[in-house]
Amino acid sequence: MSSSVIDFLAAEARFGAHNYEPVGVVLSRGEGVWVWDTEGNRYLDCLSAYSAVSQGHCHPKILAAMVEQAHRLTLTSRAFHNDQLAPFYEEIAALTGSHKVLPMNSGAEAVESAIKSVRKWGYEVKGVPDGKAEIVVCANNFHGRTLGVVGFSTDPETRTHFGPFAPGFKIIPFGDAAALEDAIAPNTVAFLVEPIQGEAGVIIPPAGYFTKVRELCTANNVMLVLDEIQTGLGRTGKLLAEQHEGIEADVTLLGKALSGGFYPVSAVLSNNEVLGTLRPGQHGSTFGGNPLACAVARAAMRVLVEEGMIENAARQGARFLEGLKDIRANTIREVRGRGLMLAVELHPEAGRARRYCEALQGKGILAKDTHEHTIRIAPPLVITSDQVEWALERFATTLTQDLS
Ligand code: IF1
Repeated sequence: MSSSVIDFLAAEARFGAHNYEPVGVVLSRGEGVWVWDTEGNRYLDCLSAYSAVSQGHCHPKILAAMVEQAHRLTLTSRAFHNDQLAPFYEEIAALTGSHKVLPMNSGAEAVESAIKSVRKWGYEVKGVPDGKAEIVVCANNFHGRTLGVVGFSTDPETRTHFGPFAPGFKIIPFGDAAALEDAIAPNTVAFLVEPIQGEAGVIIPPAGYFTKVRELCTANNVMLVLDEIQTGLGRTGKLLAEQHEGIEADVTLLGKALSGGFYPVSAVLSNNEVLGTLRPGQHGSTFGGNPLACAVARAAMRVLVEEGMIENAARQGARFLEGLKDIRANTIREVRGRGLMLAVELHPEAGRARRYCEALQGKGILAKDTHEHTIRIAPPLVITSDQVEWALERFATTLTQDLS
């Protein structure tokens, strides 16, 4: 590591809250699937800022929209209308087939907003007694870092010493429709779930799970809230991961790639009366729905569709998965994935996944470990066939090493 890199790390360590443990690379430039560090080394980005940079780094059309809008108008607050909000609503509704849209900023804010909305719907439409609304969630969920959200996390690291937490959540195993059936009670207003659990290690539920979940929610007048903040907008090879089972959520949460990584933009989408229960003054955000965010999101959605990124994610993801499965290495326990949301789970004896990520870094690939033994792979959706083959060669040589 050069002295300048050490200076960056030292300054971060001196002033920053130590809530991350990043890989020792300092990035200064990005273009498409590539990022460069301060020394000029190039890496294939196999994390895409946790799937936010799906359209590729610094996509020229999103950049142009952002710069153009930044020259005109950036923030009005929702006290006034702005001329980007209506077209943003129209375009996101047309893309996703939703009826109502609530614009927010971070993913966690979208989750919080959905929780508030389904509770309000529960009291005002379903007729749940005030203060009694229950929301069912899954073990090993990841929905963000706010107090409300970490309160129903099952990961000790994310919740320990942050309490007391809000009541009203019931936790069931992921992928188990019978457990949902048992958990639903008269005061249940919603089931909040990720289509594929990301942080848990790219956990794909059994086929038919979401069909059954949809049936149970409909039968019991429970709102199905799908957190597609990571899986949505093409990541899994379809616009929304729900399409893999041909179901429709009542409430869908988007974030991350909604801006192509330029800016925090999230949204709550609903297909029914849930968002309709919010009246003026009951919810909001200074930055939510601002003209810069809307202009960026409009461009981010447009290039996703116009440049065929969703189809590319399906095609390249299938090849990437097949290529990873073909690697014959004692280190590998399981390879999982859908579209370009992939993971390699190592045998515990193979050593920590972080060691393999460091070895990949030396070969020009940035990937991220999760939960000790899993390497997460999520490149931008613009990755080409040649780049997938280039990456697979490096994964093969790295995973056949013993780094325990
Ligand atoms: C961090 C993981 C990814 C999410 C889902 C809501 C949010 C996220 C399904 C909140 C955020 C992130 C945040 C990031 C780590 C990360 C992550 F490793 F934890 F699982 F992506 F894989 N719902 N996911 O995945 O969105 O408020 O962050 O905009 O460092 O905490 P946010």
